[in-house]
Amino acid sequence: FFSFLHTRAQDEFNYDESLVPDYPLPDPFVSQQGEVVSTIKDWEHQRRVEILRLFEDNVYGQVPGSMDELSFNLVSEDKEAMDGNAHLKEIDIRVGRNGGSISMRLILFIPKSATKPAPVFLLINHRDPENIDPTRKVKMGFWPAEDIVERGFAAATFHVKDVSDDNNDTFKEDILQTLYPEQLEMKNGMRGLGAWAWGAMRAMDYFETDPQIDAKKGAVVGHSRGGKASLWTGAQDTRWAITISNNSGCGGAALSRRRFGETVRRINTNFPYWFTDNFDQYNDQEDLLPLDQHLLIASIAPRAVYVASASEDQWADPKGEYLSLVLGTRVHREIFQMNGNLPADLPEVESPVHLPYAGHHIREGKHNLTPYDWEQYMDFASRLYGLANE
Ligand code: GTR
Repeated sequence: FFSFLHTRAQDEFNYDESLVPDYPLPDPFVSQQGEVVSTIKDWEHQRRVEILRLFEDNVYGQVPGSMDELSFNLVSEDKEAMDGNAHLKEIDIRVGRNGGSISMRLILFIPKSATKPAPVFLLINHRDPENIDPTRKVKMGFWPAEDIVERGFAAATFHVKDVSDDNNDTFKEDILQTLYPEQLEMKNGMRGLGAWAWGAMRAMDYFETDPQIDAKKGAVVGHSRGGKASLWTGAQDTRWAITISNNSGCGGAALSRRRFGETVRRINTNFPYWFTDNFDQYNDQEDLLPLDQHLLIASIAPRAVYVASASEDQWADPKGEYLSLVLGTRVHREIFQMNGNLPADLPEVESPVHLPYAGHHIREGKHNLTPYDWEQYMDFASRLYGLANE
């Protein structure tokens, strides 16, 4: 009996749909005060603001914007990259505050075929830096930059270690200790995922200054932990036209209350440095959350949101990710009156659904970001932007 109790918290997880509990969800259209929200004005100025504050206080922590210095330094460029198909720029984004400063390296390939400013995909990379090799000696499916450029998009990326290392022992060393040390003292202070979102926002700061980039056509993409960060980015920062979550699972697109696959306790135990301290209160108490992840998706409205899963990635709960997309995009449909419906039931594997404001697919296979996923994201963006390359 005691060993059962012990393993329950540590190791048990559920993959059985019939054991998913009943879970009433917070209503996107009812404010914390119980007021009904039905207009764009009330959504934007009241309910969305309140929801973002709830995510800040309970899940991801604050994302401070204060800076004394923000500068962009082109450290290297190659106008004949990718066999002459791309213009490569490597930019150091330097941010200073209170006497300290940090630098984040942005890698950017711009298609040479572009006759006007190019739409851009930004990948938040948390994996091996080889995935984003600017020399292109190593080319990996995780960031198929040649394919992205070939379809007329700029391909941009940065590595999370420049802003906050993906490591419980060292995550404080970059922006947290150097720029925002006060955050470390707060129960709702910034931690790893918030820092990565902050990094994506600094990349957008740069795009807005580059005449070769159409910053109004920016898509932020992340896989898994990176997908949690990309949703947190797109929810707060309205400059992104498209927010893409690839297999983001628990703390990302998946509904926490389903407790399917990875749970709040599990993720807080294994990755305590990703979330703000207050998130621990919801270990085994998901029903006490004043939000669920559908509201994060709702905060992106009216901008487009794409959620993708993988058939063998049950740990990330593909069904919970999809339900969250369906429920969160009620705001697109019911507040912003956008056209088209998502199917009520989870779509079949490799049958992408692309609406003007939402996209979804389940790729066959394991937890990963692959060229198949990228193809779908590019199809979606091409259609949204009315590009000829679909
Ligand atoms: C898993 C973790 C997930 C997810 C993933 C990843 O082990 O449980 O929350 O973030 O790693 O980033 O690949």
